[in-house]
Amino acid sequence: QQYEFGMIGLGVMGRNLLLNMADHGFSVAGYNRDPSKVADLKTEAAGKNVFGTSDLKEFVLKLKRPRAIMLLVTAGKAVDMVINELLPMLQPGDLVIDGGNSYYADTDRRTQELTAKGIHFLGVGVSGGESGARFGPSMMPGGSEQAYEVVRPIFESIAAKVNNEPCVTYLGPSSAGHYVKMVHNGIEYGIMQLISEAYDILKRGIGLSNDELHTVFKEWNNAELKSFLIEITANIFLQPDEQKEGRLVDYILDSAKQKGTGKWTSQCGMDLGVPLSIIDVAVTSRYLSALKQERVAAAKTLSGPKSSFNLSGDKQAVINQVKDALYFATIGAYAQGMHLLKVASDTYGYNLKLDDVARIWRGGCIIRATLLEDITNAYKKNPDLANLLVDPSLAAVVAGRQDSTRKVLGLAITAGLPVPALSAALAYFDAYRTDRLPSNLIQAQRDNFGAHTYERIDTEGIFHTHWQ
Ligand code: NBP
Repeated sequence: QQYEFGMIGLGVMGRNLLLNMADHGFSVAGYNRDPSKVADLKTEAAGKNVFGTSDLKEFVLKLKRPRAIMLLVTAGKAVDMVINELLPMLQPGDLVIDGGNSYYADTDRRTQELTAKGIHFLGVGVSGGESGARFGPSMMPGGSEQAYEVVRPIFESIAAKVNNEPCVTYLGPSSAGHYVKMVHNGIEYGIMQLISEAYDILKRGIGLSNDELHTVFKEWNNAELKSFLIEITANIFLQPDEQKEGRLVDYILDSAKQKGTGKWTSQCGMDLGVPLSIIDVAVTSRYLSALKQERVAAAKTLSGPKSSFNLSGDKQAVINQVKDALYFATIGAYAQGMHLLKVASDTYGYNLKLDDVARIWRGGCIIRATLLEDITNAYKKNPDLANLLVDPSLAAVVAGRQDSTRKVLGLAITAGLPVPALSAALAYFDAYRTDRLPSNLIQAQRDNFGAHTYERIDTEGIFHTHWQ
């Protein structure tokens, strides 16, 4: 038998995506250099039309031509190693798909190298983790549109569905898909940091127990904040510890790790001059969290106010302010990410349709949220929207929540709770809505010490002054 689709790398993502394809009636073949992962696949795939091998040549020969082969191996060197091993076995017209979290510039390079050899190449971001891959991920394909058409039926079948629409669509040439996936992860970093700050306010500021935190997040998940990340957060507070009394969350070390996609997003923002303060601070906060030993030592030296708000009045009113602040700031995180996509699209010629991007994020992926419906509509109404914050309906939503945001940030800052991402969101909003910022002074200083010149508000031209 010849198989319709091949997968290289039967780890968490590859194995589950392949099983998902088999469930949808596609005949598929999987390859992994370590035979134990092939054996795992065979066990899980019992009764399905799935072939598995740890012999790359046999794998390639089992595929229908032109072949469609996806790689789900660790991003970086492994992708190049696998491609190099595979290339001599391929024929012109075959299609290689990189489904990992590859850096967009690597995808541009691989696109050129493979296209020159007559091999089609797609860089596809896949989000949704293990269960997304198994039961319906959000997929962000970029590369040759003609090549995408070949795998479109498979991708549309296996992707998550929202209102019967698949959470996958062709996004643009070359690295468009991987760039969009990178920004997806950057927004994910931002929202996770915002949720952790809200948790800190509710726990240390207001004094809620894990059961109360569960109830609050569960309620939030029934309204405008409804999203995958809020949903899993609510559940996390209930997870008992297996070794000791109490909840697991309280025994987990407060040192956050990262694999780099958030950092890349921030770096890309810097490269293109796009302000991504919420995402930047989310990346920085993970670094700060990792300085555990230093923080423990510093806690003995540096003092500040007591973290509790000492509320005498209505606790629920403050909880509602936290909810509003979180929603306000979450909109800011999406606004910053979408802004980067807009500028990247113009710079790299991706020709992204931002309503499509928001639409395929509504299901399957980690940042799926009810809010993405409003974001999709905002870009449908105005594809050239400069910033989500100025979409009339989102502007109204944000305006309605700014008072709560200011109040709760005031409480948090007075109590000495670190709220860098929530503060960054408010500062971003305040700066973006300010028609005259104090940056005239920076220009004056630059011209004063370095003759860097300045422009004037009343006359066109470039000026330099001999400062007294
Ligand atoms: P895993 O670590 O579960 O699997 C990695 C696979 O890559 C293994 O099958 C491994 O084979 C294979 N591999 C490596 Br590493 N080097 C290889 C080489 N030189 N030749 C052949 N095979 C090689 O990773 P994963 O979680 O499935 O992630 C795969 C990609 O998907 C990554 O880019 C990741 O960032 C991305 N991603 C992951 C998630 C998630 O939630 N896990 C979500 C979205 C995207 P071996 O068994 O022989 O070592």
